[in-house]
Amino acid sequence: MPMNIPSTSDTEIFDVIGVGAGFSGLYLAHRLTTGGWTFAGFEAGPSVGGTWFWNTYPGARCDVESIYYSYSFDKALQQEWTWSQRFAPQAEILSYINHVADRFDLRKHFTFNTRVVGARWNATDRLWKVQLDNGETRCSRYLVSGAGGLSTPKDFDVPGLQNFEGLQVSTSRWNIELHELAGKRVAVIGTGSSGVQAIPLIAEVAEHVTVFQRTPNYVMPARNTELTPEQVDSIKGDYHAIREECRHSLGGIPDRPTPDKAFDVSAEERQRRYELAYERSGFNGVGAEFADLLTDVEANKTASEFIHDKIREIVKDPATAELLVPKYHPLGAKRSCFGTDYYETFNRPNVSLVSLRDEPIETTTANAIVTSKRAYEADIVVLAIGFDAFTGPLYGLNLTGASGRKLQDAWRDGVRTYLGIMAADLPNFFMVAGPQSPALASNVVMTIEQAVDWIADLMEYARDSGASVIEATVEGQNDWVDISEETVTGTLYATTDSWYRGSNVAGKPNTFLGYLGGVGKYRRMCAEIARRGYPGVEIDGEARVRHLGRIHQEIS
Ligand code: N01
Repeated sequence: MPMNIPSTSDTEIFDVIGVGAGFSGLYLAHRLTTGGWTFAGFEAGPSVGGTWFWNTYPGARCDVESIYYSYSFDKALQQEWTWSQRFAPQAEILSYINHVADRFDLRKHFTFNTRVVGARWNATDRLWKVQLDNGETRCSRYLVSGAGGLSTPKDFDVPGLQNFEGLQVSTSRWNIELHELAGKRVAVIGTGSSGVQAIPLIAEVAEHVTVFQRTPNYVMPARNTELTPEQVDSIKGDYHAIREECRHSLGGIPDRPTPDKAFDVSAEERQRRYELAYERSGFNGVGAEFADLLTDVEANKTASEFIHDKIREIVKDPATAELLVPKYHPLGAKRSCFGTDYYETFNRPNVSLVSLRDEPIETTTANAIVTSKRAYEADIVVLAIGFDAFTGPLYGLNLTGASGRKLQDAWRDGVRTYLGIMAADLPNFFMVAGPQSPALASNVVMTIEQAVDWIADLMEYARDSGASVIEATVEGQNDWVDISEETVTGTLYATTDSWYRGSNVAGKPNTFLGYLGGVGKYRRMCAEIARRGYPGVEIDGEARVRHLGRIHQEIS
């Protein structure tokens, strides 16, 4: 077929342009280039790593165990890499990602320090024309976002922050050394996973730390430990089976079956089991001890109150303890945090807590944060205020679809995807671990590998059938929106405000950004869709019969 070469500063047409060189982008580059596709990746940062490149704040580490939170696609890779701890720190995860990039010679596929700032589908040429922040354009047949779900920091919406003359640093763009906080008065705003990890370490060096807390969250002890050589040997000896279990699990880590409900057992038995779960910690800890903790408010209260009591035991000042007790949402309905010495930190004489529910921030001056009650002087403000999750990174690509409409306009009333991987009106565009995929509630590396493999398989399917344009149909997308919403309906997530629902960003539509049917079921669904010839997808203008809802029921 004759093809017009669009005007571009570089006339080479790539098969695929990939966005980002984090866990998604690197595996994408590996899988597609070994499959014979030409690939050009663009990464805004100076090197590989994505989330683990940017989030270098003190205490940053993953709260999914590293033996699971790592690639499974290459047996030799998982045998040669040895994790030192149960939950690897940021620096070790970044070393691992660098090792993967070198081992598979992936850096050559990427241009660094270069951000994709726009992309438009050209229906005539069947190409994406991609705009880079250096003013250049590139063209490709496919465009795949590996831009991540938690990579766009939320706007600094703290009143008057522009007046502050001291140092401001954000956890998601941390660019100072911890020792620079020594002897300083530090204000930390935000007590989600990032704040919870950073606060204890900042408190060890700062003269004083004032923690500004809006919503107290549930923080359970991470119980990080060194991995012993015996543990490492045992994992490596069994890695194939471990990965298989993760692939067919609920959250991408081995399931811990919980057939009984909270009120099936006596109060004493519940307490005993919560104590054991609290010792175990992690995502299979207290919040997963009974089957109905995320669907029944009363059941959830038994677990929530168990944590409330732990907080009251740990924190010596009763007034501070009460402020730290999470009373505004059920345990787990908003992302739980796993910390080290978090509550203990509030027993230090150099740490104080300000509840923004009782005294909201009114403004910030040159040297203080001013609440409705008083001014809190600070030399440094640390912002741990979170991300514009999932849609932030996608809207940053400024995608214009076949109809000429921007993605942010198409999703004005809420996210609409097909499997969290494709979207109607965006031909030949894929999202790795996008909204309405299991990414939000899973070991994301496992979700990334599965999505990349599915995307690559679909591209190969089209190539083998001589087709060049793949697009989700509106009907297929509608089906998936219904299915993903069904997985949330009736859970406590449906009624709790959090970044899971977009409620942390002003004006963002309140729709759940994940699929809660589980990693295993999602994998089976995706495989079944492929087996049936991709229902809900149009390939070169031919729409495949859909009925995704029925398939989802059948594969239960
Ligand atoms: O962000 P968050 P995060 N004024 O949105 C508060 C992953 N992660 O970076 O709850 C005052 O959770 C906000 O208050 P509220 C993980 O998936 C993983 O900590 O909105 N306060 C909240 O306390 C996690 O869930 C790891 O009322 C403001 C905090 O800031 C996700 O990333 C580590 C405010 C933001 O919490 C995000 O975590 C780190 C304002 N204007 C992150 N705006 C691990 O694996 C926001 N807040 C361990």
